[in-house]
Amino acid sequence: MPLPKAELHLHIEGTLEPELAFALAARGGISLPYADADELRRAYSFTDLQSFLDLYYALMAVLRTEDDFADLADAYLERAAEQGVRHAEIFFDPQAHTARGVDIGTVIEGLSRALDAGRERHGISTQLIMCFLRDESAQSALDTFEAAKPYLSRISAVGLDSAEVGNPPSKFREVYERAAAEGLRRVAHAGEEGPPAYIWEALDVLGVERVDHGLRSLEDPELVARLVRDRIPLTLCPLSNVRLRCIDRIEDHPLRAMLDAGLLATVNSDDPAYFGGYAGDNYDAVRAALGLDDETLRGLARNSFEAAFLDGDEALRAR
Ligand code: ES4
Ligand code: ZN
Repeated sequence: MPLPKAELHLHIEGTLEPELAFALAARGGISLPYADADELRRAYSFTDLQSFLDLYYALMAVLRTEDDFADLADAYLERAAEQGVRHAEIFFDPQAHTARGVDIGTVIEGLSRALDAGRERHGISTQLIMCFLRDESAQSALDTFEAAKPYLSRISAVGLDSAEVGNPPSKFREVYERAAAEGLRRVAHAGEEGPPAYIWEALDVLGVERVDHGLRSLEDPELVARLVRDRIPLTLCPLSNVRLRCIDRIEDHPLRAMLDAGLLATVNSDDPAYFGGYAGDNYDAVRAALGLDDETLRGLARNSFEAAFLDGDEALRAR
């Protein structure tokens, strides 16, 4: 039995396995510039975040209908259940779809249908986190937030993702203020490729209560002190960090040093179809590479429930 855990850093579009991409393409009459799923999988080789994002956005062409989004989410939940995931807080990128002419309602209704069924079918509770693409304009984020207004009851938080360097959190101050005013929780990717200053901005300008990645936190001792003091969780994604060359080898991952520093670190999968593993695979990878013992692994799972946006009763039920 895999350790029960919460998945807190998971892009639903990043769960698109090559086989499903081809199946959805066939159903939608879309042609992909790859001979077959094997050839596509061989293209999953990246030099940095941008090289991944280019393929990630291109493949989204196969996601057009409510059924496509529902099938994507259902396939994810099936894999997640096998890996001990009991609760998942799932990112989606509405602008990557609306830019292609797909209505935001199609995205949210399709995902929600599968996620609602997932509680029954797979025993997994879920929430949706709507992310803004930080390499798009602040106005585009505001427009997206307004378009999502009819669906806010289905969304628990807002997030910020895509190309980090050159797109600091402060660019999105206004849309985060609006989200907070609507009672949404706030997270943001920060310190994946970008500097610790971006993590400070996510905290102080956007008011995030959880930092996605935060990989570079240890570079700034004052930042570490702040994160420890306020028990701000970090949603780390070890296999992602290696595949996107944020670190050279998994043995170099700062997870153990972060735990030793008192940080509330969690282990997650990011874009598992692209980076070679789902949540449990990421736990296995750091256990093997960093020599973590069972108590440390259990501590990471405990951290995942503490860092989740669950109230006390929900957290007990999820575990
Ligand atoms: C992402 Cl790994 C990563 N970083 C930033 N934005 C993303 N969107 C999907 N995966
Ligand atoms: Zn991410």
